[in-house]
Amino acid sequence: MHVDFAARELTIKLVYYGPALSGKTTNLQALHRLLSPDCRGRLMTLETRDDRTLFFDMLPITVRAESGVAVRIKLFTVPGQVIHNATRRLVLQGADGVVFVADSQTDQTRPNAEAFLDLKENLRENGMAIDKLPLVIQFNKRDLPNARSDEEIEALAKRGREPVYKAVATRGVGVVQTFVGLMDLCWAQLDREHELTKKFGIPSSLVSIVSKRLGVSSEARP
Ligand SMILES: Nc1nc2c(ncn2[C@@H]2O[C@H](COP(=O)(O)OP(=O)(O)OP(=O)(O)O)[C@@H](O)[C@H]2O)c(=O)[nH]1
Ligand SMILES: [Mg+2]
Repeated sequence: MHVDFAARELTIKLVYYGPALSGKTTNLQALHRLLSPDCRGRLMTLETRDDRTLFFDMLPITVRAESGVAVRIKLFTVPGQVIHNATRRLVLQGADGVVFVADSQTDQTRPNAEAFLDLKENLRENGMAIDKLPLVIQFNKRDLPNARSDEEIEALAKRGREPVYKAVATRGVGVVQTFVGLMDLCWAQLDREHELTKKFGIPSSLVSIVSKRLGVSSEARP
């Protein structure tokens, strides 16, 4: 997080991480479509012809609180293909929170697990503590016939401590919930560390501001 007290502005960095083709770029595209134009900036993507992210995508969002403080949220995606590990590590630097986008298809269990280990490894390499980092998990591609069952996802969710969201990113389903869920965790963590509520006069839950200001369209509701 970057705080500019003079400009009364804070910037939060969130990263969408996960195996190749799990739908990280699609999450940002859906958010860009669903959020009201006055709070979202331009979506920057850099892809090869076959949809694979080459470096990263970035979507800036700005929410202005009643106190006049501007909260800038920068959403990044990493490239999921195994060969781009150095880029993933770089993009992860300074992240305030991570969405792990898993692919729900049963044949993707292994790539999901490998990408999760890769996340842990890169956090460690960057000197970031995984047990302190706000993290949510999204099971995407719930629409596909070979997706793991809801019961299976719920059982997985019970075993871990991270909140789990289900999504169909191509249709915008679950995308805003995932984002707001991560913001909730992030804000609680940053407020604990930096007493932001006290210093900036922002309500203790940024999520209430975010959901009020984002003008989320009904497409996002489950
Ligand atoms: N059926 C279905 N397809 C999806 C869904 N989300 C994404 N896709 C498709 O999956 C493919 C890959 O999506 P991307 O968003 O580019 O995946 P990515 O995670 O950014 O991939 P990398 O950049 O290579 O890491 C695209 O063809 C998407 O349209 C979903 O919920 N359901
Ligand atoms: Mg991508």
